[in-house]
Amino acid sequence: MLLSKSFIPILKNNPSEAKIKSHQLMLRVGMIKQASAGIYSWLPLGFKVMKKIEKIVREEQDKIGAQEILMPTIQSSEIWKESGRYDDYGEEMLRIKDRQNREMLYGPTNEEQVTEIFRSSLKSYKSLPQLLYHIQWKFRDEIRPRFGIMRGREFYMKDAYSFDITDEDAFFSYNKFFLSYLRTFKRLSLTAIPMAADTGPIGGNLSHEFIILADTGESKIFTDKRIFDLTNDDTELEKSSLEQMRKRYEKFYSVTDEKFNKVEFEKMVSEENRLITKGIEVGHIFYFGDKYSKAMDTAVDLPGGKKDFVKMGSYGIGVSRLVGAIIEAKYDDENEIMKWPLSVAPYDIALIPMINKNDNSALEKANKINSELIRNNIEAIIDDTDENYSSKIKKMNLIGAPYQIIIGKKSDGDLLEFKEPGGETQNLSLEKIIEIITKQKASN
Ligand code: 5CA
Repeated sequence: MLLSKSFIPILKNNPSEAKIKSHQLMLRVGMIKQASAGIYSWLPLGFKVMKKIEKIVREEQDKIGAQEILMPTIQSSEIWKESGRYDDYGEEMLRIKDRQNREMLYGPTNEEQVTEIFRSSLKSYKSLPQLLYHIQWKFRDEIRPRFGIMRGREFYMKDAYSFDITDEDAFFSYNKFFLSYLRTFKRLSLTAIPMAADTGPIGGNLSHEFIILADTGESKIFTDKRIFDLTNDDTELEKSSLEQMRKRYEKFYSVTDEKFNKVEFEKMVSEENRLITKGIEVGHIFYFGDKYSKAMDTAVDLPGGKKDFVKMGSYGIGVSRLVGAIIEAKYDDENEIMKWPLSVAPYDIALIPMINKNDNSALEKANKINSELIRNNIEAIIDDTDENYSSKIKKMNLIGAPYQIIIGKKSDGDLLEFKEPGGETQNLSLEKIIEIITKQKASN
């Protein structure tokens, strides 16, 4: 893609309305455009990143055997009256009336909708477990939408739902999502720590928030530093292996402030391992048993002929919030350098030819390199403007492709000036560069 033809409206300076670095960068490089409070349009650069995040989220859901569906954004109030949440949800729910005067709403979450789908389709324990998910826009009329897409009113969420007959089976489903979340965030190059959390309006008594550390986060956390060293590469998608994995995490005190207990914290965590800080909640999982199935009369036949209400959990990932969360984790705002993880980068590499009025050879060379990159499935953005070196670098450092090739007078031979944003220049052949990027891509 040529920069001159791209829709990347870059601002010279940081927009004054943005208070945190992800919001600043997203407005600065035109990833999003505010439509109204807490509601945004996604422009090409932002949309590309979000779609890549979505793809990883989807792949990791599929890997644990969850099946993708797509439920509507607009729901009928009837099912919410059945569950009892129509009144409980309060002002956060956007309520709409259609032309027949029927009460509708823009879904803030989908427990009721998915329960209604399940109960009208499946009747026997033989169909269980079921893990269903969708990736869809949600609306919550947040009292204080802020920090751009971090706390929006309209936001993009992956929400999954599990259906089982016994608590034991339901915990197995819960643990599958627990593992899939750890894997998902790792592929996004984030360290997200599961923390025991409150369940709020979703309900139930078992819940974990997945939190990444960030000073600008809205969640206060109390944790044992050693939890960051845990790995789960050997965990298998099998009951006991998953149980052991969750136990390894739960051994360490790690909670959000609603669950904080000072006495317990000080008893369980030695002084040098205590960490009290802030973070961003990127995912949240819940087990709530038969809360919805009972209220909505959703039962299946059991082996002996009896019936029982299904046991359910729900599992959310903030797909749009993750765009901001990755920026919070990776953006060096002091030096104005963004480096996207290759797995979600809007472009794999930036080609920066130094062009002057009567010499187009650097641009021609960039185009040739680009053809070779395309053949190798590597996506480049080419700065074909005639700006000077430092302003080109500045722009590309903000756009944040994880690699750069500078094509100047010096690059006559086969070796190219290759670097990471803000990093040291290396002289490498195009072949070698392609090898580095391809290897890195394959490892994700
Ligand atoms: N039904 C459950 C699980 S699917 C649920 O809705 N959980 S939630 O309320 O915790 O939301 C799931 C995730 O969506 C959160 O972890 C967060 O990452 C994201 N999220 C929630 N509210 C917002 C918001 N206002 N703006 C952006 N992302 C949000």
